[in-house]
Amino acid sequence: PISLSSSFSTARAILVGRSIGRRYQHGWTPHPHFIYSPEVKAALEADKPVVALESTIITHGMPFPQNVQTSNEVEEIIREAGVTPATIAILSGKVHIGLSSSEVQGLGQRGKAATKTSRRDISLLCAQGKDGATTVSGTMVLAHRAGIPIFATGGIGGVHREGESNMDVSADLTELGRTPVAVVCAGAKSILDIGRTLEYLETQGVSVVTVGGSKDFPAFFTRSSGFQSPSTCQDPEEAAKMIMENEVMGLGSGMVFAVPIPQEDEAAGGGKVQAAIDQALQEAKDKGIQGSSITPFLLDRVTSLTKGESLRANIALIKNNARVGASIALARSKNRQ
Ligand code: PSU
Ligand code: MN
Repeated sequence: PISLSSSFSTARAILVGRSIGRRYQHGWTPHPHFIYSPEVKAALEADKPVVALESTIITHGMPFPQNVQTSNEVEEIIREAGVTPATIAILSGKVHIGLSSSEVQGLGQRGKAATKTSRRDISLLCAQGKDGATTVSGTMVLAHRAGIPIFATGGIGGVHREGESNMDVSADLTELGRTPVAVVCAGAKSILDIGRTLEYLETQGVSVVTVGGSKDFPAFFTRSSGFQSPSTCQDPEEAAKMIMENEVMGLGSGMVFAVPIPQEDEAAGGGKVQAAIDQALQEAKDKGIQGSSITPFLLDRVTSLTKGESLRANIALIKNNARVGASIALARSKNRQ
């Protein structure tokens, strides 16, 4: 006699087998409008694991030259794990999946002169032949269309402070609701309203998972935000299984895998960072800074008020997320064999 649970897993195995079979049968097809770096194209053609990376973090998230150096080091960490990094940006109106080191250097030097590119900006920049550095939302859109389901970064955008009246809710959150890409990050910075950010992610149907056993949702510079994650997983293997269920089910929504900053790097930041965030928030209010400039303004002020200490923590956690993202991508590949 067939038990209910075994018939469920048989049905699921058929479903998984079919969808993987279909993918293998047709192979990966490059997007006709995208330019893939040779390294990324080879990996996708061979069905090898790839991790997407954003470029706003380079132009608007860190100062030059640390931005370029961090980007190079993060890519190297991913390669050392046996995974291919794909940094995504728009250059002269073309979507690039995987950048050369001179392209990263160019973006890093331009900094905020490059357009911070969320979903709404993509078609416009392409039509006008301009350059754009993609945010979490912009990178998710393009990674998904390029065939890359896993993306590592520092922190996601969220509901801003007083978001309930100014309606400043990052496009990252709605993108997570509509695009099946898993974003590996260190949570959301306390420049944001983290409680409302978690509420909004639930509204959007986004799975939010803290990796490593802690129940706390991390707040970027600190391992805990004071809010609990709606769910947890032990390790990259379990995260990969969750991603595969999301794929098999065809839910079409994104996932957040929140990795707390390593203990030693949290200690380095200290209470100074929170004081700097509070001061930066007050300055933004006094100056009336709004819209897409507020996040870069706050990031800059926090970096300079802590005299680079927050930047060191920032860089450390991005590298850690890259390591975890690569492990998740590897585990997903193994499970698909
Ligand atoms: N948070 C950071 N570093 C960053 C960003 C956020 O700690 O670089 C960037 C990311 O690209 C993110 C974007 O997607 O800011 C969110 O901007 P906004 O709040 O305007 O949606
Ligand atoms: Mn905004």
